[in-house]
Amino acid sequence: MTVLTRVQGDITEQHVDAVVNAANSSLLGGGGVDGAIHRGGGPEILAACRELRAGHLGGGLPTGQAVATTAGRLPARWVIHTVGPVHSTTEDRSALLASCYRESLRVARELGARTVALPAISTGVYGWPLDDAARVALAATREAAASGAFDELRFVLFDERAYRAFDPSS
Ligand code: AR6
Repeated sequence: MTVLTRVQGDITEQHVDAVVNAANSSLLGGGGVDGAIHRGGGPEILAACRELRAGHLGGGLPTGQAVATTAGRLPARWVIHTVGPVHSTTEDRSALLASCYRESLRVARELGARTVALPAISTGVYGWPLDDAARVALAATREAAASGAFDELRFVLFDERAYRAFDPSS
């Protein structure tokens, strides 16, 4: 049975099979989770991302999709990069946000990752309100958990406000 859990902390410190990165479509790094993952994992991750860009992802990774690379020096085997939607007040982009979780966990499952750490995608630079992001993230993750393919799906929330919003019992 898959356990849906949450911790308050830094996603780069999680001892799991795979860590999900809130990347941008360039895959070449940025701030927030993305910056922390590249800093912590070292240049191997960027090298793998550059290879993807030189190959089938020449145009970048589209929003809502996911792709895996090495985790470099992180205490994980893989980083699964996904691109969240920028929040909009005029357009409902929640299907794309749900797709980030679904696609990341589909890739995780293909790799055979049984424990996965997930950030609160799109709730930083991309501006998604925490409570709404949590609702979308938890629903999509619960669906993937029902497959029985995972031992633990762990939300890693940076601060207390995010931790409170991502309540798996809600
Ligand atoms: N561990 C866990 N959560 C974190 C960490 C960390 N080390 N650092 C930040 N957070 P963001 P986005 C939280 O901005 O909104 C990047 O520049 C943070 O408090 O990382 O999807 C990319 O390159 C927030 O709740 O991702 C893209 O350009 C959540 O993680 C863009 O930002 C997500 O914040 C993506 O924006």
